[in-house]
Formats: sequence, structure tokens, C-alpha cells
Amino acid sequence: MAYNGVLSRYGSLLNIPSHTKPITLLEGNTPLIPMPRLAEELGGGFELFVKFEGMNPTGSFKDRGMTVAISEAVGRGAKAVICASTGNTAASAAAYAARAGLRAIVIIPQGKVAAGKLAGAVAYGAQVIQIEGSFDDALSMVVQISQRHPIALVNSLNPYRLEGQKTAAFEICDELGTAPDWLCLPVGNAGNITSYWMGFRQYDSLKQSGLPHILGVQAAGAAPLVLGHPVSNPETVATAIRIGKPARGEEALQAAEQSQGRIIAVTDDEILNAQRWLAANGVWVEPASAAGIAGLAHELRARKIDLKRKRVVAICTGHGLKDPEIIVRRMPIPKVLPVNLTALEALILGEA
Ligand code: AN7
Repeated sequence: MAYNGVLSRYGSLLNIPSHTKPITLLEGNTPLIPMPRLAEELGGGFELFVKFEGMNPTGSFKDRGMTVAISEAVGRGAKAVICASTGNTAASAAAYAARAGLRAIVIIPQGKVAAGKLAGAVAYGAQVIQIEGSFDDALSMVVQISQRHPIALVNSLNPYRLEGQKTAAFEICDELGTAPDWLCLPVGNAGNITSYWMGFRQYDSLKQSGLPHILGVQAAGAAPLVLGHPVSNPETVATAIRIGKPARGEEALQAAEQSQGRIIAVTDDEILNAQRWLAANGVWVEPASAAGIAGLAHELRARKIDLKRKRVVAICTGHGLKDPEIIVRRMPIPKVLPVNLTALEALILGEA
């Protein structure tokens, strides 16, 4: 049967109003890629999978939640949507709003959004506004706008975003037959970790699929949930998770505690190393998306996690194509040759 997106596949399991009018780009159904060599490189003895959420229509996991949030908003007659964003939410909101014929307004922190995300938001026709402040400032502003005007908020404060994002947990259980032993993922505004935990618990109560321990990973320069207080000037190379005051922070801490997992911080170097390891195994993700693997490596190195014969799923939330600059900035300029076969041979064979 043709695949028709997460509302079609899992709508009966989602807590959504009957006025919901499906708007889809056939999001979800993302690959769960076995990573045996990376598991060996990390010490071996366990099974590792990457759930590559960068394969969603706009290149990030946000599409799962956005299809539901926009479908609900359209169903109740909304004509415009707004969000604050570090980039991926903006691109996703813009795409689904375009699909539905709604106006989209996206507010981003000036100069801190990766090129592929900004380009996406523009390409899909959103009104993009930069503010001289952080994501957290932007979020507080859009919340107030949505309270004053008939403009639907599509950040993950919107409960339908979480309903949609739960479907990734369902997919993992359906594919593996059970929940994994550990699930590791990046944490920014903390909507996604909250959604996964909701999804796994719901599936366990319906299908006895079991529950994972959840390892949430923040960037060291933007780690309010590890520090135990908001961070007023968050900073990290992983701009997607450059967030100092997560809207779903309490729920994230609960997910970590209830699952007998934890939330940890890793450095930008650890994140960029993990990005390289993933790419060296054929999966290119944006920096934030490598945080889950970086956190796993961090815990293994410190011998704080025992994965013997365990099954681990790392959520890679966004595609590497979203943030080409991070690679290009460090890349040696590729050699330029004349159209000359001898010179080419010499270079390939290492004689030049
Ligand atoms: C690639 O787009 O917050 O913890 O405004 O883009 O649910 O916030 C993005 C977050 C992880 C963190 N990985 O998820 C936004 C935004 C990527 C992301 C996260 C984001 P949450």
C-alpha cells in the first residue's frame, strides 16, 4: 500500500481533534540504518542503529510534528502560523504552511541559522525575520504574538507537534519488534525527547514493546538541563540546539529520570568528531544531529554505560546538507588541474 505520511499511518494513535484536516508531504517512514562498523569503533559488543530523520521532506524530524500542527491549525480555520526557530522548525513550518496555503512567519536569531535552513524557509515562501537576540528571546516574542493575534503557534509548545513526533518512536518499535535498550538524541528546546518518551510509553502500554533508557545530549555551551538553570548566552557550533531556556525542559528531565537514563553535555569538538564518524560511515548529518552519538561515545569512554549485547538507536535529527558551511569552512580547496590525463594520473597515483 502506498505510504501517505504519519497522520495516515499512525493518526488513530494520536491525540488530535476531529477537525484536523490532513496536510502532508509524506514525512516519516525514515530509514533505521544499521551501523555495525561505527559500533565496533565505539568499542563493540552492542548493536547500533541510526534513525536518519534528515530524510524527512524538509531534511529534519520537525516535519513529523509540523504535519500534525499545521493540519490541526488548518482544520480550525487558521490563516497564518508563526514560530521561533534555530532553523529547522522554520523550514518545516514554511513548507507545510505553503502546502496548506497559509501564511508563515518565522523568527530566527540573527546570523545563527545554517544556510540550508534559511534558504529553505525563503524557498517555501515564509516571511523570515531576524532578531538581534537568541532563540529564547524569539520564542518568548512569538508566544506573545500568538496570544494577541489569530496566528497559530507551531513551536513544540503546540501539543500537536509532540503528537506527530511520537510517531518516530512507533516506527522504531515496529521495525525492531521492541523498543531499543537505549535511545540517544540531541536536546535543544526539548520537544523531541518529550515526544519520544510519550511515544515509547504509549506503545508499551498498547503492545508491551518495552521502554528504552533515554540519553539526552546537550552542547556544553548550551546545557541548561545539565547545569540546572537557564543559560543566558548559549553558544555552540551546533546552532540547531543553541537554546538556553528549553520550553519542554521539565518534561525532558522527567523523561530522563523515568526512563532511568540521563541528560549530559558534550563539547563542540566531541560533536564535530561524531559528525565525522557518522559521515565516514556514509551518514552525513548536521552538527546537532551528531550529539546523540557524541554523547554515547562520551559515556562509553567514561565507562558510565554498559551496552554489552544491548540494542542502541541514535536519532540523527537533521541532514548534513542543512549546514554545508561547517564542512566547507574546514575543507582544503580541491585541487584544480588542466584537462590533462597525465597530470590527473599523477595526482591520483600520488606522484604529484
Ligand atoms: C537538527 O528548529 O529548536 O529538543 O527551532 O534542529 O526538540 O528542540 C531545532 C531543534 C535537534 C533539538 N536536532 O530538538 C528549531 C529547533 C536538530 C534540531 C534539535 C533541533 P528539540
